[in-house]
Amino acid sequence: MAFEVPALPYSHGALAAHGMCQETLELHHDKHHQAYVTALNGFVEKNDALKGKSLDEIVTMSHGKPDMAPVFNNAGQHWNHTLFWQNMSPTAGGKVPPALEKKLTEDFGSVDKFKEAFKAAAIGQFGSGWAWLVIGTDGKLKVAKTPNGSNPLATGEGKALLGIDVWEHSYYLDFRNRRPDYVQNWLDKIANYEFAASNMG
Ligand code: MN3
Repeated sequence: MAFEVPALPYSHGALAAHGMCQETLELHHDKHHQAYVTALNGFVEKNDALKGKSLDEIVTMSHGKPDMAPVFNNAGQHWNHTLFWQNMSPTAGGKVPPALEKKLTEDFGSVDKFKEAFKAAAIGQFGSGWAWLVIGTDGKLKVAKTPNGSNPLATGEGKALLGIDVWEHSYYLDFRNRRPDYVQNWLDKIANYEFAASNMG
């Protein structure tokens, strides 16, 4: 079965009051994400080794293989964006559930220290990519960054709880070149910490 872009769990205009306008989500979800999925389906169509494989399987089997780079880029971006839409909520309001707050405080020192580390990763990713809150195989929370379409599933760094897209298409309409402002606003007003906490497992 062909891969599909999942519906947004809120309307395209739902985050407009929180710093991500309707046009950003229309372009980002309906055009950019769709383009990755269309390209991925094209590769699967032409390659028997990919047919019937799950998205996770395609991401891990194509990672680090130069001849599969176009497959990896598009599969990775489908995986990343599918998480990204769930990582945002119009009702989040920066509220961190107690279980996650406790864990962030244990592993980073405080919620604010976590935000500083996450922001540093997001700003420090040169060019296009992602920053992540990950729970490692040792059970500790950490921050990671990946270039382009890569992600913690591919790199084996752990399970991604939250990921922010820092490709320019994700913030240029709302924040122009001010990536730090986009990231700070996302952490304070848009990030879905309830989802991250439930994903912690
Ligand atoms: Mn994107």
